[in-house]
Amino acid sequence: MKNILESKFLNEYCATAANMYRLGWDERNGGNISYLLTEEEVKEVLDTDKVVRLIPLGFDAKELAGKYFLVSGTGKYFKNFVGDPENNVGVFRISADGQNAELLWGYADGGRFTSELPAHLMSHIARLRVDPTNRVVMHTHPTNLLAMTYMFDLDTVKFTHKLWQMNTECIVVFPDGVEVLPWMLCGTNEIGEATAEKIALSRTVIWSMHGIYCAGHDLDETFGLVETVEKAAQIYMMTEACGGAKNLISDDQLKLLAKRFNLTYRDGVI
Ligand code: 2HA
Ligand code: ZN
Repeated sequence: MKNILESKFLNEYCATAANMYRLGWDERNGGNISYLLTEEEVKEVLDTDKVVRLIPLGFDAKELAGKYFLVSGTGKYFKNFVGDPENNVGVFRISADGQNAELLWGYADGGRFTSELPAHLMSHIARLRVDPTNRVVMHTHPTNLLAMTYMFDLDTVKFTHKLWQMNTECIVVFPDGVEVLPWMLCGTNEIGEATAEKIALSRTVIWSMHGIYCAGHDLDETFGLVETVEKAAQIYMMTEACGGAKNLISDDQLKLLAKRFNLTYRDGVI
């Protein structure tokens, strides 16, 4: 059996977390990532009959029964994943009854998955229903996006429109727009349910005054989605700080982009 520390999925996961930390999005224990693994990937590096520990989920995840996930640990710092993955992240399978995580590897210091697991798993369920190839849910605290939620209307259509105007590539990268949730108490099943409901409509959900949830097919693509939204928010904040934008990408120009890239874009924005 291959050593899990040499597996592509674990190394890519830790490298992604390191990148996010480097960009200043994941202060202290901020942020969490869940990565749906294939059974083949897991069997290459772990004995799937050896359950180390059962950890109750606290909600019903039956729709994901038998699926494997790599998930960051609660209270763990993104900056430490590369040097010490075994104490900071874990690989588990959802039990047949959907009530427990069957830990196969990781959380070695007795830890457990992120407190945001309800939002992650409920989001996986919601995305898999609309896109069976979805594998990643990423939560992080991008600085400029957070700042923008203090400055701008917390409205899905207005927020999407403003971000699309802030960089030519935006409508191409997230034609489904962004969904905006009001401030809610994090770590609860309620915010999980609200996030899942929104992430079914758009791969990007903004948690006002807290951060972002993005879903995607792989780590790079999901990271790239966060990065693109954050960059647009940065340009918004920079131009606001300089007295407001003098020039804007018009709705007609956005429509030209949509035509050029053959986009199916969110209704009601332009
Ligand atoms: O895990 O980001 O939302 C730390 C957080 C909670
Ligand atoms: Zn958070």
